[in-house]
Order: sequence, then structure tokens, then C-alpha cells
Amino acid sequence: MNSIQKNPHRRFNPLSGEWLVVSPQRTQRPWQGQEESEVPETLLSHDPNCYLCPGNSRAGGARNPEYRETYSFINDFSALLPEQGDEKPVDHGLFYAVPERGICKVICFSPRHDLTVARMSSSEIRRIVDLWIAEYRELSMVDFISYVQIFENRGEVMGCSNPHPHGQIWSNENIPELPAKETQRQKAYFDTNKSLLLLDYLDAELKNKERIIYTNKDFVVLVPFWALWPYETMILPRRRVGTIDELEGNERDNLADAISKLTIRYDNLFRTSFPYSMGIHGAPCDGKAYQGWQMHLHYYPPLLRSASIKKFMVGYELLATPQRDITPEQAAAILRELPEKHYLEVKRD
Ligand code: H2U
Ligand code: ZN
Repeated sequence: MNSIQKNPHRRFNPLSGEWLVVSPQRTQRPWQGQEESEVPETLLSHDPNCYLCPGNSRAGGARNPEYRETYSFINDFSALLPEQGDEKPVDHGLFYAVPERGICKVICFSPRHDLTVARMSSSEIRRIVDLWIAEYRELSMVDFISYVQIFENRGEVMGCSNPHPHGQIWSNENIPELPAKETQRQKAYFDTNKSLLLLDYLDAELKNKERIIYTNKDFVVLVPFWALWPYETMILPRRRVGTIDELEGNERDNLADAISKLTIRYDNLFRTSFPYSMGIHGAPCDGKAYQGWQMHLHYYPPLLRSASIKKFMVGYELLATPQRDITPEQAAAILRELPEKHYLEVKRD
């Protein structure tokens, strides 16, 4: 694979069926943009104006309980609603629209306003894993829900509205676009090979090693061969797991450990509270069998070369095909070498 470390090429994403362009030679080009340094934010552990802190009122008027670990509630401004409105489908040739039902939730990861996942202990992150599983179980049992999308938008540049550590869950009637593509691709692979696309991929990555960042007994953190974002990663289970609620006790601890080791490295990369969008993908919950599905986590961070310089998906990428300069192998080597202790903890020693 040596030639693809130097020369422009296309890479294929077998999970989405899409291509991207990689231009390793462009990392030589001069950079004349600004390089701002990080502005550390000092936050209160309880902010009286935060709508997610325990005991506070929310924008929608409800009041949060004095929760001590985690807390979830129905999004006061839900994008999808559980009740069917009186709209009829529109089906006039080129004008096609159908009503969509769903349930949207906000999930608070901690009562502490000033924490982030990267600054939590593995046992605190384990509580988040348990919360995801409890929410997944409840929502996937709702008869009209076909897919449960758990995600976290971290940092203002990702459009996150509040520093309080939290995530969201949107669950709905139809399988959304990206999980639908992954469903179709994994099914096709399973039908042809009688094995799982992501387990075969993981085997090959573990042999090759150049894109692996961290491993524990149950999970592997890697930069996928087809990564679009400069420091994009995936967390993959080593055994067959269709949906997150199939994880057993020790596996949940090891997922928390993998998340901790990854998010600390992310913060250490540019010595900043690293922004990202994280999402958990798994088999749909519409009652059908999905033998080819392997659950996984995607991390899509926007930063490129400092705490403030991000990659934009604009121009050619918005209009033609995504493109990257730094190779996935270079990104993996950089992340792998970073310390597993958070830079703010090191300062304190
Ligand atoms: P983000 O920070 O990822 O945008 O998530 C915050 C969510 O919290 C957002 O979807 C909801 C917003 O609708 N929210 C409430 O449900 N109640 C509030 O009082 C404020 C914000
Ligand atoms: Zn808060």
C-alpha cells in the first residue's frame, strides 16, 4: 500500500458505498492562515443559568430534578413528534412527502456542569453507557419506532448549545439515510460472504496495525481506511454485537474505557476541549432480523491543525466528493502516540 501514502488516490468506504479523494502530497503546501491558541474556559460546577443542571428550570418551563448521576427527558423542542398529525401524504409526481413520527430525548451525562466526557473517569463514562442502553431499550420497544439514533454534539463549533455534558437521542418511524445505507451494505456483504463486513474489516486492521489507535479486551479504536474527517475514528466491538443493549457488564466497562482513552487523546492533540459529533450505529429495531449488522461508534471531529483551525466540507467536497490531505495512517500514528493522561491532569501533578 506504499504508493497510496504519496500520491493522489480514491478510497472506497464499504460501509456507505461512497468514495473519497486522498491527496497526501498536499500536506507539503504552505499554510498562511492564522493559528489561534486555545482560550481555556472556566466553568462553574453548577450554573444557575444552565437548563441542564440539576434543580434548574428549562427553556420549556419544566424543572429538572436534583439528579445525582444521569438524567434524560423528552426534548422540549423535539424535531419529531410521537403523535400523527392530520396531514396527508403528498404524492404528485415530483412532489412527494410523507408524515414522520418520532421521539426525541436529551440525555444529561453528569450533574457536573464543568465536566466533559474526556475529563470523566471510566466508571463515570460507564454510567453514560448504561444510560444509552436503558434509553435504547425503552425506545426500541415502542411499536412505531424503527431506529434509535444516539449521538453527542460536543463543542460550539459543532453547534452544541450548552457546555453541560449531554447528548441526544432521536428515534423514528423510518430508518434514517445513513443507517439505511449501512444496513444495505452490511446485508449485501453478509449474503455474499456469510460473514460480517465489520468483523472481517476489524480482523484485517488488527493484522495490519497501521490504523489502530487503542485496543482493550472487547473493543478496538481505529481510524477507518476510508475516514473523511482528519481525525475521524471508529470504535468497534471485537465480537458480534448487533445493538448496544447486547453488551454485557465487562464489555460496557471496556466500551467506557475505550471512549475515555480516545477522548483524552483527542483533547491532548491540540490541548483543547476537542469538538466532535459522535454517533452510535446499530441494527434497526423494526422487528426484522439483521444478521449482517455490527454495532459501532463513529467520531467525526472537525479540527484539522490547531484548536481553532477546522476542516470545512465546502467547494469540491460539497459539490463533488469529500477529500482529505493528511492520510488516515498519519492521523492514526499521531493519535496513537499521544499520552493517555489528560493534559490538564498532567499540569496539576
Ligand atoms: P445540543 O446542545 O446538542 O443542541 O442539544 C441540546 C438540546 O436540548 C436541543 O435539541 C434541547 C434543545 O432542543 N433543549 C430542551 O429540550 N430544553 C431546554 O430547556 C433547552 C434545550
Ligand atoms: Zn449545567
